[in-house]
Amino acid sequence: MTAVPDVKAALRTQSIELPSWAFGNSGTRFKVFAQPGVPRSAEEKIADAAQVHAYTGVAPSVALHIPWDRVDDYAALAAHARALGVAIGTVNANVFQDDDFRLGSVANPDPGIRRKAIDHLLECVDVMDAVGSANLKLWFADGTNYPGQDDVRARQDRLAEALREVYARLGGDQRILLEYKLFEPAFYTTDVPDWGTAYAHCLKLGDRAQVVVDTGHHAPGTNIEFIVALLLREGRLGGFDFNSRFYADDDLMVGAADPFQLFRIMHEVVRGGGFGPGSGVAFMLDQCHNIEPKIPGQIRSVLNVQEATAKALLVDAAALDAAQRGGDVLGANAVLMDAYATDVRPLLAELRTEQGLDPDPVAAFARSGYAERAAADRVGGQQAGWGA
Ligand code: LRH
Ligand code: MN
Ligand code: MN
Repeated sequence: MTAVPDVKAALRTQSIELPSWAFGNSGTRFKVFAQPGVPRSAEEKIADAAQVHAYTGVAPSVALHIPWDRVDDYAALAAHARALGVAIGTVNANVFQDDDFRLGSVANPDPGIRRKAIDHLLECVDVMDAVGSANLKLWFADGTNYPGQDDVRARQDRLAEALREVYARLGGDQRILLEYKLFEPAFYTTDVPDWGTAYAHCLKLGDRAQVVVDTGHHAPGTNIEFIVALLLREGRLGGFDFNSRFYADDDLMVGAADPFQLFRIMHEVVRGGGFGPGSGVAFMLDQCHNIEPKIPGQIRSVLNVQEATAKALLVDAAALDAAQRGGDVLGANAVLMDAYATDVRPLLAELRTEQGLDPDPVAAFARSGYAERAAADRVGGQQAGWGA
């Protein structure tokens, strides 16, 4: 196995980005459950995210979703984040909650509505400039519900044209992260349904357009780690929206449904050079805590990613390579399984202690009294966005 000091050193460089929307009230289309103490503003969402970083030490940035986090002064919002010890990260565009987007946003047959959608994306780049963000994450709910409803090929042309305009507006250190999703809300065709479609659009745009793998956005049984390996090899893995799922886009806590899958993904990330400073892969969470408390839910999720990463870093790369080259099927598999079976919790507790953190972030947050104070101080918490 890889030496523990080397694993610890690598883990110190890890950063996991939190979604602002994980802290607001959320639910399904059947019911949004309000929780006590949830944030009433973008500022309070950032304050909650800062708590997760304070106790884990590996979540130094928070993603915005516009217009859910729209404010008058974005530079002030970024300063507020900095004062709390975190930074604003990815800016997520939202072209899926306006009546005008019933038949789509950038792929809508109506040029006026396409203009409106593109203008929103350009507004998001303005926000990026103001907060100092390098990542514009684009997910389109666009698609059709019925065969014949629209010209599937023309929709690709419209999408490409919109992406071109937005890409041209980016600053030199900014990039587009294009996210795909198999289906939902469109049920027949989706305009960016898979990594191949996202990759094809990114290739046409240029180097600063990369694919985002949301782990909940595939058909059941899809080998996500293969997609990760391939995109990394092509230099087009922009990042992850981590969450876990049992059925479709469940947005449950990452590593809850299938921790082994998360390990396999992180193994391909490490193997492909996607981990560590300068790798360019953004590790983001995209989750909803519908029934569990939100800050502890985010802490748990961050710890799950950290544990999977530690196990992936423990894989004995030399032994694996030797077994693979020697055609030793069982030996190679055993190298991976040994790393996966390692209980890394003591190692991570030790790392936190070395970093001046409490070895048990969940317990430390619970003891802090922050949740009780928020419940007393905050009345009328905000909905995360869905059904708002
Ligand atoms: C779409 C998605 C996308 C959105 C987020 C709220 O299902 O994964 O990333 O921005 O959910
Ligand atoms: Mn997502
Ligand atoms: Mn999703």
